[in-house]
Amino acid sequence: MDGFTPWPADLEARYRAEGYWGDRLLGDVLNPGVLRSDPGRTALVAGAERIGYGELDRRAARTAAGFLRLGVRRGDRVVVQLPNTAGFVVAFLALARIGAAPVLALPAHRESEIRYLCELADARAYVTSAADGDFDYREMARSLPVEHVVVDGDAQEFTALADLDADPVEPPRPDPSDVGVLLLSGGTTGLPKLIPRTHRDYVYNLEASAEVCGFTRDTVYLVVLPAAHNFALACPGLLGVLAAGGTVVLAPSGSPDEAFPLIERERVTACAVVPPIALLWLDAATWSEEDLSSLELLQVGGAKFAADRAAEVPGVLGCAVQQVFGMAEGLLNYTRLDDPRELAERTQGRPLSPADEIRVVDADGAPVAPGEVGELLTRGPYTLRGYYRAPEHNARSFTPDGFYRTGDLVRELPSGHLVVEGREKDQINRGGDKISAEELEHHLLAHPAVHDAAVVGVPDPVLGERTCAFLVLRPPPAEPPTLAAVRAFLRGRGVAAYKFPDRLEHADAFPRTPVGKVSKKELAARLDG
Ligand code: OOB
Repeated sequence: MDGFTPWPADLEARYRAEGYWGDRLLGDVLNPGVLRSDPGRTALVAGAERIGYGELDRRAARTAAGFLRLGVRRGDRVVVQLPNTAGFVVAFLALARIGAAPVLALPAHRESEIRYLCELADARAYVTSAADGDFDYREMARSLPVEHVVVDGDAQEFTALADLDADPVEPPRPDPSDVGVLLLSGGTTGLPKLIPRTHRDYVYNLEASAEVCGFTRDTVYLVVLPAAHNFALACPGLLGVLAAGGTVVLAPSGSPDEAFPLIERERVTACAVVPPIALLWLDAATWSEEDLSSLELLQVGGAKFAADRAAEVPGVLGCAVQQVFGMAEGLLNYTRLDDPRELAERTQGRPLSPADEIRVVDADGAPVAPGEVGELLTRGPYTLRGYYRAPEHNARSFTPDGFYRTGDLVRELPSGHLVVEGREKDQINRGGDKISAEELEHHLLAHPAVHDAAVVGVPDPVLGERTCAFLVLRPPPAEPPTLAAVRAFLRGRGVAAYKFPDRLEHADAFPRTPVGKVSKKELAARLDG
């Protein structure tokens, strides 16, 4: 695939020789042993539907043939924007089988993001659902630059996902080194970036994760984060569970009202959440009547989980807590199931793979003294070597020897565990949702009353951070736009709602650093108190 940076030959040879990379394809992750010996075993519970391994395999094969008949081919990109439904899993496996790479958008994305993704990826098709509340995805789809729109549900003039149903054919098999999926980066620039993940690196990612998390056929895993997010998809996520032969239960959200009854009914053993959901669960568990005793493991990641709250998990929820510090770009850090409590509570885990290489460096790129805080750089068998079709950005995001600059500030303990101490990148982490300050500033600058805009994170007890937009208005001072008006403006531009500012401040001018950049530190300091 063009726009994809492969690993250099010596590392490729090493990752293959040492067994990190095999020949398994993402379309074949369903546990082969279960498929053979126990095809009736439940793979997926989605709403009222219970789908066995054999049935899921059959549906994936028939849908794959349907995609081929539609004209989707190996090497094509297909933007997929589906909520936590069986359709997501079927579409993902079907596309993987024909070697077309799904571009995984979040259900919250709107026209500005989806149009950009279709253009950047030159997508052959867009797969979506009918509507969510009063938002109609089909209406948005009408103006997108794609050949085919496939709808999971009432398709109107488009193709229904259920109608992509044809007798299975033997499709041309993708190569394990092909790009199998394109994940969205949290973003630090004006435009979102795509992360190419190959079949072999992503299969390693999910299988090694399943092993570290002790997932087996007995695992019952609840998906509450968007299935399109790396954490819920492959860390070990729903794909890791299907590879282990367990059962995946899909929930529409992490709200205790929806998740707790499912935990009780399905005897859920494991779940991945972001810290704000973990906090909600800790509160709700004290008064809820549901039986949560089946829970064995709560994975918490996406943003830093406070040590004192992590310490409450075993007592309140009756399960172990595992911190996960990961990124769609690759590197995953997990606290291990047998780590002493101190490490499980106070650190964000250690690298998944013995082949993960870690450097903690100062502003000049030199290694810091052991235990000091510095920027985390990494490379390894499942960490990207370049964003998709982004040569200029790649020149800045990687060292000459291929280490990815994470923009995260960490401290490494003698045990290899990392403690996340902050961030260098111009991004807001709003309870695990990542917002590129530059992207939001770009949208704000389009407002007719705005002369300049700067977006900063404000500490928040639940979300970790909230988003504050500072605006300098154009002279003559127009009526300053209210927060509600700014949000409505962004909605009108088709920006996902999670990126809307929570707070608005006006300034006459922005403070500058000695090199003339807007000093976000100083702006943030204005908000204290
Ligand atoms: C996960 O992936 P992304 O791509 O949405 O965001 C990655 C960034 C990291 O670079 C870091 O800044 C932050 O999110 N982050 C954490 C964290 N986990 C992620 N910061 C502090 N503590 C943590 N535990 O967020 C992601 C991907 C796979 C598994 C888990 C999370």
